[in-house]
Amino acid sequence: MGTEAPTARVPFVIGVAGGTASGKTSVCDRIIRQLNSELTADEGLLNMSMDSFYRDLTPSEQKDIANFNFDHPDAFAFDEIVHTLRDLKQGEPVHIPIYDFVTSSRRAETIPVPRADVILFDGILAFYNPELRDLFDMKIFVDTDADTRLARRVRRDITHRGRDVLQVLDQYERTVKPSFESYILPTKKHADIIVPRGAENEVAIDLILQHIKFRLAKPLSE
Ligand code: UZR
Repeated sequence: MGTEAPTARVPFVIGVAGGTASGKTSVCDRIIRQLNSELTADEGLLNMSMDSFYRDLTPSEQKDIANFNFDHPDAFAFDEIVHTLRDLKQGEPVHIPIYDFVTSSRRAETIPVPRADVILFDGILAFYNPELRDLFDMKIFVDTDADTRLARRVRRDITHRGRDVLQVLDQYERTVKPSFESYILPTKKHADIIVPRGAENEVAIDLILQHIKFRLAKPLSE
């Protein structure tokens, strides 16, 4: 009847995968910045990171944290990610955990998140789990050279994540690089779009934006 609320649009969910420091966050930031100016006031945009969903370590893993592999699929709470994204796709508000990279643990508080029309989800292993993969309407793999990624990683971990250069290089050789080759790189084949060089690739970002706008312009019934 005329008093019924209009049906809300099913959110358009974009997955962004790629190796550590490949520029996933920068690609998302550029998409968000350019899309923000195009959306109407009641259309919401949400940017979330798989990094928020690192699972809590067991006491024995905490004790031996130097040897814990944070680049392995077992480090993430995939069930929780799938539930959270499913709820968001159904237009439900959710709570997102807050992960502290300095202590490698979750904070007690969470972030309440309202429903959104466009959701960007980025993470090294965003395309690893088939259930999660199926929730994405568009899959982007950011493909940046390994030396560029290592240089960025060293800078970022020292500046923002409380590490020193030897720790970063040691971790890179022991877990980051082998896991990239075993678990992350093989997921590239699931991507719809592969973006070389990351956020500096303006043509790729432009094409991605055109597709998102095209999808948002479709009538709700499609
Ligand atoms: P991005 N990571 C940490 O260094 N500490 C943690 O407590 C949790 C994760 C690192 C992780 C991975 N690897 O390479 C990176 N290690 O965060 C993923 N070692 O984050 O996609 O932002 O690079």
